[in-house]
Amino acid sequence: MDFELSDELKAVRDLARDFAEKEIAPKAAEDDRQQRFRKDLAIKMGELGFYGAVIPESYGGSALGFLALSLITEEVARVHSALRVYINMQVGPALTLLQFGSEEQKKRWIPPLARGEKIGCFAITEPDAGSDVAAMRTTATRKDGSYILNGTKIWISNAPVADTALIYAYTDRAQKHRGMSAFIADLNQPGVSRRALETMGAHASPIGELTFENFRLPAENLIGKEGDGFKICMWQLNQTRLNCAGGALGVARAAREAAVAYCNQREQFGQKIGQFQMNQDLIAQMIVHEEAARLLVYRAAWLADRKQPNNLEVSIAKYTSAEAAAFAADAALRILGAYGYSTEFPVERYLRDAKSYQIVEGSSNIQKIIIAQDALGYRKANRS
Ligand code: GRA
Repeated sequence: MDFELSDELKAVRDLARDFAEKEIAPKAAEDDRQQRFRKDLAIKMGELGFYGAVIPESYGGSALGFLALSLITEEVARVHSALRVYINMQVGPALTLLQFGSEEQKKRWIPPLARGEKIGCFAITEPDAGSDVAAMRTTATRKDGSYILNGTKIWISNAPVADTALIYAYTDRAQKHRGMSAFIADLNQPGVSRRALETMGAHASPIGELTFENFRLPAENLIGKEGDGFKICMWQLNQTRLNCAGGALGVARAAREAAVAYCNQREQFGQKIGQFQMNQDLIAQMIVHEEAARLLVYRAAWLADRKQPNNLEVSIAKYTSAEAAAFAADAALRILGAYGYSTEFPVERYLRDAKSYQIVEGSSNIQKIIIAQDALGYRKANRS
């Protein structure tokens, strides 16, 4: 066992930290306030090779691996969690095509996503299908060499701005899980309408609805075979969940750093507030949860780099990091008091952003179900 990062990984982490501190941080508060999509930074992260970290060179990436991507993700989210979502929206569809796509699909769709030339998204959730993915209603009906999509997706990150979407829909609803299929789509075509939605946090990450009305996709946009969609979706969620786990870790770290700095600076009752044991209790708990989350995220990424199954480890990491982030942001806000509650300091943003991690990519309750059902022998978590 080796807990030391290689020189290559340290260099990747330092590059991401430098980029986040110099290019994301200065405008983070304003981007959040103005709910601004930073397309320039989304493109820049592509140019710097952030998305390509898990993509082979033959498709425009650098194949540095999942640990590298987790380090990048943590550094970006530490400075502005909303911009972490940009990473997931490029990498999720690209990785799914890499795993299940035809050679033609890989060549056509992956490089522009990996380089940030096309803005990506993935569309799973629907008004009546959140945790219960199989309850989705969107249909894809085969007609004259095309698939015709009808239905509405909701809470889709990048929906208002995406060029390319990975979409899940039923080709045969009667077959439930086994009748779902996955598609890659150019969204800038007739039949797609978009509606932006507002959320409590992650304001610089545009989110919204995608409605498909007789949206025609060429048959070659089907990924894998008809009926493969649910398994593809579960596989994809395992990748994108790891990204969320890394993002939550970044938020936990940002909140802890803010709390420690404030404890060492603020004086009340004639001493630094770090001297108060109730604050020390919060700091100690923040560190314990954050360190546990970090080791779990790195382990899950390490397993991915060894091409070993890691669904269980990803769920454990995602649950731990999401809870660590929410705890740390809440604790930091308590420690900073009115300054924490004020919009002049980033801690209230950390709290709003942290809450998202208990919901997205399988809520904390869904992760607990996956973990417990694996332990009880009801449903094996590690599949491939
Ligand atoms: O028997 P079978 O051949 O039909 O297969 C079953 C099972 O073996 C079938 O699917 C298979 N299966 C899998 N295959 C491969 C199940 N899990 C896997 C897997 N991991 N790999 C049906 O299985 P089931 O267990 O009966 O399925 P279920 O109970 O309908 O659902 C399972 C579960 C609850 C885990 C699933 O629905 C789930 O993961 N729900 C959470 C949904 C979620 O994570 N949504 C995320 C939305 S996207 C998002 O949040 C974007 C965030 C953006 C950002 O911030 O970055």
